[in-house]
Amino acid sequence: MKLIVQIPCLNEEETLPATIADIPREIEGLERVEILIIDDGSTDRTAEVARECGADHIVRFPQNRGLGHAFKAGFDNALRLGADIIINTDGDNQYFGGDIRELVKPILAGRADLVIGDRRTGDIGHFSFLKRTLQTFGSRVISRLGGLDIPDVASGFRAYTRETALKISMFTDFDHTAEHVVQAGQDGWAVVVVPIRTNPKARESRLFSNVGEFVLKSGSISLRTYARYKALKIFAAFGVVTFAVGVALGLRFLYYLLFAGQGDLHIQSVILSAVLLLAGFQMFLTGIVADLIATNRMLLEDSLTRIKKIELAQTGPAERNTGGGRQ
Ligand SMILES: Nc1nc2c(ncn2[C@@H]2O[C@H](COP(=O)(O)OP(=O)(O)O)[C@@H](O)[C@H]2O)c(=O)[nH]1
Ligand SMILES: [Mg+2]
Repeated sequence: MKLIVQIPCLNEEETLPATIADIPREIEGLERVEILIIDDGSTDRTAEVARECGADHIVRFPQNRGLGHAFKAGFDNALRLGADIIINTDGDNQYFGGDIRELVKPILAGRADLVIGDRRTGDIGHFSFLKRTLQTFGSRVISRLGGLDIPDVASGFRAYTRETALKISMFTDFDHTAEHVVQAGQDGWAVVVVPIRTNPKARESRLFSNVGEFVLKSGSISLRTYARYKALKIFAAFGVVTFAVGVALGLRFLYYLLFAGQGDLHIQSVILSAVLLLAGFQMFLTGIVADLIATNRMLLEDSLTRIKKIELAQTGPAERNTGGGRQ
């Protein structure tokens, strides 16, 4: 079994040495542990530092493309390099590397497709009260969209099996953590949460400048992911409510017309009622179309997974150690 620890990096020359030094290179149950750095157009010495510190593979983008792209490139390369397990961690040495041992255990025991490291955000001293509360509350809401209960959805310290990495599809070029949790729940992957430790804070987050931005972006990514699976449910719900208001207004008009003889005083209600009935019906139809598109997406995803498998089987695992060169 081979584990590849991937680290997407944007200007991490200062913290990368400690991050790499913390990663255990021998883990019970695994033959190899390798480190893959994805340098996303860093303008500092990230790639050189990674090479000096003994990273096994380095992928470099000539310019910054965003964490989502880096993550995806990491998965593609790790799969090509024959990874059986892929762990993602941050280049800012945020997560305690030794806990990689804990992340792989549920996978080695055959109990998990995805293992999420729980930072126990409620207890992290340098998180503000607002951030702690929102992290806890947000995690509950977002994971419920996948029918799961994950205490730390935003944790970037995770282990994926090879099969999961092959199946995953990513549309966000930003933060993938919430997207994968919703997807995991909807697709029925076995998700296991293990408590992990964090190191003292090295710097501010590069992904989010404030808590509000974090909530907005993660919320929107989660809802969009949920909509990929449950479009009919969402549109039908809006459609039924709109249609029901239209029916109620129509009945109200009929009441005035038939029992009070005031039909001509309520023409506006009839117009509004007709608009709402039409809009509600249209929403329902849109839901059906979206549902058909979602079915196609599922078929496409399945084909893509199979194509990736065929591709990887043809090329075979690339054992090539670039020694830190560009792949
Ligand atoms: N590839 C890539 N990685 C990024 C980018 N921004 C941040 N990162 C990396 O993503 C990881 C998480 O970023 P970080 O600032 O620690 O975010 P936080 O942990 O959510 O506070 C780190 O390893 C960063 O180097 C980016 O634009 N592209
Ligand atoms: Mg971090």
